[in-house]
Amino acid sequence: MNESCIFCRIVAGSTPATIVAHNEQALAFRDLHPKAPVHVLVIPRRHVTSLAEATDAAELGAMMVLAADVASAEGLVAGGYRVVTNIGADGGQTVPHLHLHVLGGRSMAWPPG
Ligand code: DGP
Repeated sequence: MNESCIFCRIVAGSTPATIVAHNEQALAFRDLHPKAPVHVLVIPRRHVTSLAEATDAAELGAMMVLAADVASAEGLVAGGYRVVTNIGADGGQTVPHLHLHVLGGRSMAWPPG
């Protein structure tokens, strides 16, 4: 728990969020500023700054499984969807707590900007 981290505060329940799914190691909640009809963030319960600092394969696996569970529950499997994580300044990361973006409900462009 990092008191100054907004996503840690969501895990702790002290900052509200629309939680859509969870498992032992990860939590999924709706993005405050959605970039697609479905935009859910999947985070580890522990504070990990980004993928660059991640070392726990089980934790990363739990996040990926939860992302797929969310996509399925949100009805995205037939149409397809995107899972992405931003790392550091050039990656466009604004919140320094590892998160997967699960985006769907519209066609995605490639490459991303
Ligand atoms: P990134 O730019 O990859 O670090 O994505 C951070 C995302 O987090 C961005 O899409 C907006 C979202 N976000 C930031 N603050 C909050 C918050 O307090 N609650 C929720 N639900 N989402 C947030």
